[in-house]
Formats: sequence, C-alpha cells, structure tokens
Amino acid sequence: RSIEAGLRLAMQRDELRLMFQPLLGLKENRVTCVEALLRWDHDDRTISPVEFVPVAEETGLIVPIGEWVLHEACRTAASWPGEVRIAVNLSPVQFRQKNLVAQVKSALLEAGLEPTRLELEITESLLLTDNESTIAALHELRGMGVRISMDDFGTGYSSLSYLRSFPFDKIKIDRSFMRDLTTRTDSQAIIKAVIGLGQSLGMSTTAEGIETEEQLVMVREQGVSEVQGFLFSPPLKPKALANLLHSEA
Ligand code: G
Ligand code: G
Ligand code: MN
Ligand code: NA
Repeated sequence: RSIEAGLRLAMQRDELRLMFQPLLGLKENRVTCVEALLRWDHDDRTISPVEFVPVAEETGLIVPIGEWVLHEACRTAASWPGEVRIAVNLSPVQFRQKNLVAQVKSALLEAGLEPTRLELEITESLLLTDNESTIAALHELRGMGVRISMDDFGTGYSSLSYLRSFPFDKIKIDRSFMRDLTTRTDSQAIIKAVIGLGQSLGMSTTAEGIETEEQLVMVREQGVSEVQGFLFSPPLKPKALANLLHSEA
C-alpha cells in the first residue's frame, strides 16, 4: 500500500515532525503538561496520525517511529521550564517490544530529562495485553518516576477493566463526553463519576476537547485537575509552544 511505502521512507526523508498541545492545570493555573502530537508532511500535505498510525501499527513501523517520537519529544522538552511535563502517546504495539523500558531510558538520558517530567499515554485502540511483561514494564517505568496516563477514557470496550489491570496515574476523559456537556445531564453525570473513580483510585483526571468557556466552567466545578482543548490552545509548533511557556514563566 502506498501509505506503507511512503512511511518506510518518511523517517529518512525527515518528513515526520511533532506538534505540541499545552494542558492547563486548573489548581496551578499554568501549563502543567504538553502533549506531543505526530504529523507527517508528505507530498505537499500534512497527514494526520489517525490515517497513518494504524498502518504503522499493522506493519510494525510504529516501533522505529515511536522511538523517534520519544527521543524528539524528550529533546524538545529539555529546554522548557522545569515544572512542565511532556506527554508522549505510545501504541500498545510498542509495549510488545522487550526493550521498551530501555528505549524510554535512552530517550531521557540522551535529552538529559528527568523521568518525572515524562508521561506516557496509552489508549485501548489496540488491546494492551495484561501479561506479566506489560505490567512489569509499567511498574518499572513508574518506579523511575515516569507517569502513565489512560488516553481517550470511556471510548473503548474495556476502560474499567483497564483501570483495574494497569497502574495509571492519570485518566484523560475522552472529548466525546465534552461535546454535549452543557446540554446533556447524562454526560455531566458520567464525568462526575469518572472524577470520583479517579479520586478513589489515586488517579488525577484531565478533560480533553474543551472548546468553550461553558465546558470549562462545568469541568472545573466537577473537579478535574487539568484541561486540554482548543479553548486554551490548539497543537502548536515547537517555537510557538516555547514562546508560550517562557511568557508564562
Ligand atoms: O493530533 P491528532 O488529533 O491528529 O491525533 C490524532 C490521534 O493520533 C490521537 O488519538 C493521538 O493520540 C494519536 N497520536 C498522535 N501522535 C501520536 C504518536 O506519536 N504516537 C501514537 N501512537 N499515536 C499518536
Ligand atoms: O487521542 P488524543 O487525545 O491523543 O488526541 C489528541 C488529538 O485531539 C489531537 O490531534 C488534537 O488535535 C485533538 N484535539 C485537541 N484539542 C481538541 C479540541 O478541543 N477539540 C477537538 N475536536 N479536537 C481536539
Ligand atoms: Mn493522547
Ligand atoms: Na485522547
């Protein structure tokens, strides 16, 4: 397939880059974390990860691509103010690599970034198997001080059993629950329940996809720790993000 062929060459041709979307800590009232979002500039257009990550997962190309993302994200974050964390999306396919923990350590070491400044986001788009090696890798990463987030919470088949099987630090509530937040009391009830669930499990909660002031007011009232969305900021180029962080500091 053409995506696969192009993707094989994308890295050597320098066609991959990262955008960075800041997350606002509500208690801190500052950027607490920034999510790295992959882009592929190919044939005069920018291709979204929604299009190519599934192909990269099928072909195994997500392994070298994901390793590049880790290094690039950590390198970029190393120049930010010290209290800002970087969040990197990991595919479950990367967890099948025996050396995932070594890859993470190497990215941190090369960048000179403290492990406590790294968050790894995992979705259940592909099943993360709760075998011993995955659990051991997650515990080893957390033991180093790396945080683990559950991304797109509430969209998969097994969100709740995921929370029981894996040691997460943060729950990111999927943006589909924000869309009708101001008109549907059931979405409000779900968000409230997820925040409570997080509290009892010792996990913080982030609301994704906050686009309006009204949505912000509601999730703030309900007690989320952090918000992400176009209201606060879209994904930014590295330079614009660095400017934002340094103007805040
Ligand atoms: O940035 P955008 O909204 O286009 O991202 C779409 C999806 O792609 C999101 O679900 C996001 O988690 C995923 N994604 C973005 N960057 C990466 C990445 O570096 N690795 C993986 N595995 N997924 C990513
Ligand atoms: O699945 P994940 O949460 O990693 O997806 C991140 C993606 O969500 C990014 O590609 C980003 O462009 C997108 N995104 C970020 N904020 C908003 C928002 O407020 N509204 C919508 N519709 N998408 C958003
Ligand atoms: Mn994410
Ligand atoms: Na998400």
